[in-house]
Amino acid sequence: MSHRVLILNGPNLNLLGTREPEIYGRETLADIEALIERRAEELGLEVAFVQSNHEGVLIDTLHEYRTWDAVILNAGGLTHTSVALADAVAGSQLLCVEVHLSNIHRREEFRHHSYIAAVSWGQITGFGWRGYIAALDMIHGRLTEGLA
Ligand code: CA2
Repeated sequence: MSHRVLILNGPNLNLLGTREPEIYGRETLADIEALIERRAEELGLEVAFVQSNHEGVLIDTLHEYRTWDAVILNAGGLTHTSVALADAVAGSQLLCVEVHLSNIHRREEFRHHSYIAAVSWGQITGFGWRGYIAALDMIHGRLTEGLA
């Protein structure tokens, strides 16, 4: 059976491609999901995509997918505020890679801290949509090699 990876995007990421292209890029979320799907096929990974603007829906989704292997999580603004979402990541026991399109460490101070980081294998930040592809490659490497 192929490894299964959830791609979970949080608040406002449905607006990608409509505003602030200098920060988040020109691609829509659908464009990014198509790029991820193509790479997943090359790697032989099964992927599912969920985006929600609601914290509880994101938490419920993590519970629902807890039997999968990994999650790529861009929690949007909840990254910097949500202990509950971080608890759900930890509780799911999914291998988590945190992704941000922009480099959160080059932005406002309040974006420098991430609750998700402490429950993630690693963080990829500032590489735009390519960060999701890098995260998929990292997860594929770890799941197929079985090494930390
Ligand atoms: O850089 C990222 O990926 C972020 O997770 C994006 C969040 C932000 O709060 C985080 O600090 C960093 C915001 C997503 C908002 O996306 C928009 C896209 C287009 C237009 C308006 C908002």
